[in-house]
Amino acid sequence: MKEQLLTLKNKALDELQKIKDVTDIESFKVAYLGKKGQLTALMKQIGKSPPDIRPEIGRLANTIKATISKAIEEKRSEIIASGAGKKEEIIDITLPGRKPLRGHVHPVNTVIREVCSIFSHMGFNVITGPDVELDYYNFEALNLPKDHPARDMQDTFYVSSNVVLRTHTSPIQVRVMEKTPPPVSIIAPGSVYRRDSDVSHTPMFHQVEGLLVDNDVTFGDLKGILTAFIHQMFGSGTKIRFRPSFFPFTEPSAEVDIQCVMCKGKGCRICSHTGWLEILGSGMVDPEVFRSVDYDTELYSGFAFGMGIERIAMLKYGIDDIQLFFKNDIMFLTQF
Ligand code: 2NM
Repeated sequence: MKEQLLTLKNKALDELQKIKDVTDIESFKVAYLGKKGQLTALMKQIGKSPPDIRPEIGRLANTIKATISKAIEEKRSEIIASGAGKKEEIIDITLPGRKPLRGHVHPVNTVIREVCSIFSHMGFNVITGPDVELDYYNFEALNLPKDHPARDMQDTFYVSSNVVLRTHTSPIQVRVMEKTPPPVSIIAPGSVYRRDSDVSHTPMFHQVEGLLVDNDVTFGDLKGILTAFIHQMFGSGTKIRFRPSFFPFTEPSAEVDIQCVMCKGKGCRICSHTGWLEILGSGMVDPEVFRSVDYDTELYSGFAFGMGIERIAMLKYGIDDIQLFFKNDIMFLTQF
């Protein structure tokens, strides 16, 4: 039995050395170690050998099996490494290459760029600021003191008692006014944060706000600039209406509607059958805000406005679910 095992081992190792092709290794493996292989057949006989030498033969058989297995794997690596033994590989050099996937601008950023570009051409400077803000710049300086009821209107993420995630981009404008005397005309894009999450609200979204301060700025200037913006953004035939509203930082205040882009004013699901879509808030900067930044309210006046970018992108591209902007679904994003 012992002789037979050693003879088989030598025969197997000799045969293995002569192999030059990976596919031949597979058949070799089956021939010796497979269910009906030669070594397997011998191992089945071990039970018939005398009990006193049976353990020794068993150990020998297992060692031989391990030796052959190891030699097979070494041979396989050797053949693969040498590059030999492959069935002839044909590379078709006439096939076109694979195109690398190209990234592109997110629809929210496309709209931010478009809004900023329109105002840049009217002489506004694009300014950014920190997402994490002092309570002072986000609320206090904007005529929203600690006990003001309007603070509850915006559910705020607090970082600490006097630090918040900005709920609008107005604090950027306060920072600019604080260190720049008038005239000032700026546009402030960025992410804003509110504790709000349902089908039509996300806890982070984007805003663009604008501010213009100079001598003798009037509500007529506000109407003129916003009308010019809307006509460039939505088309020169777009009908506009200014509706009285309230914001703590402007007085008087107005919300601006455009005629529904879907039904052209006839009334549909998108405009809740009113024929109008609200697209921005605006107003004449409240003198209280100017006092916070040390602007002389006798000499200067100004207007400000703000808009939610996702809302505008939804109207522009006909998207009915705001959540789609934040899912990073390639199927959605590659459409723009
Ligand atoms: C809006 C609506 C109305 C606004 C006011 C200011 C500042 F800093 F000048 F006081 N910035 N933005 C403003 C005014 C924003 O968003 C709906």
